[in-house]
Amino acid sequence: MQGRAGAESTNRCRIRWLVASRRLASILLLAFSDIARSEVRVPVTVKAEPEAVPLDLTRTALIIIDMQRDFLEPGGFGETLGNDVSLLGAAVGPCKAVLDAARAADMLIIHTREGHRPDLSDAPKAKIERGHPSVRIGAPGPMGRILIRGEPGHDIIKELYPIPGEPVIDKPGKGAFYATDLDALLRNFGVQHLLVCGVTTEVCVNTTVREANDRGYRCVVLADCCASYFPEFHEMGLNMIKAQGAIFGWVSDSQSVLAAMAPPARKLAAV
Ligand code: TIU
Repeated sequence: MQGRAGAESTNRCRIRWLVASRRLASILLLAFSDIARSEVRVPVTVKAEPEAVPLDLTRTALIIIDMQRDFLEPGGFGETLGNDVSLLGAAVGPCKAVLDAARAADMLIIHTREGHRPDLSDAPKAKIERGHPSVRIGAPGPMGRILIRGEPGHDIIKELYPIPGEPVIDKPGKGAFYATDLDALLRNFGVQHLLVCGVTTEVCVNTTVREANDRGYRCVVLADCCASYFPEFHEMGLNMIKAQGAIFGWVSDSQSVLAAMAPPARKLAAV
């Protein structure tokens, strides 16, 4: 029969074994998570202009700028400015393909919306006083009050509608960093690179890319996922970004990004 001293010694042994095995398990866990991290942190190379750009996809977010009914559908802000809104439709398909791939890859996806509070208290007078009073920001239109938060026209088009968990940034300006918490959100998620889609190329996309570049983010703008009411401004807007050795960022397209995001196994299978 085991005495009391013997039982205590067995218990001590069991506790020591438990502590040692837990320590071993945590060492193995750390080692394997380091290996896993180092594997996914290998940057992919995205075909782009002015040259291919390396991206760490674990540090990359997709940002979709202002794909709202107010800009893409008749009767909204874009049309009141005298534009042919059908010109923006070409960006929707490519944008949706990249959005689906980013969702499948568990990438951080951020949507933005340009618009104002119903009392217009966040809208500068200089912004709202442009154009005829009947079509100004805040005036009633077929999709509700023009460019006002909560109105049908302010919402994102159904094809690219955010799903739960995807942050939506409401911005009063053209740039997505001005008067928003976008920078804090990106830094808290450890984001360093941005894939940028949306409308319009030379206005809100360009302003946002310039703001992001100054804050240290590497921006890759996807040409076919962006659009403008003025095709020549679209081209020139992209040229301005990629000129002078990517002065504001790189210009790529949906197919190049999808190819870079495809898992290596699929790439090998295709050989
Ligand atoms: N989102 C965005 O680009 N806002 C604009 O007002 N664009 C125009 O091109 N007007």
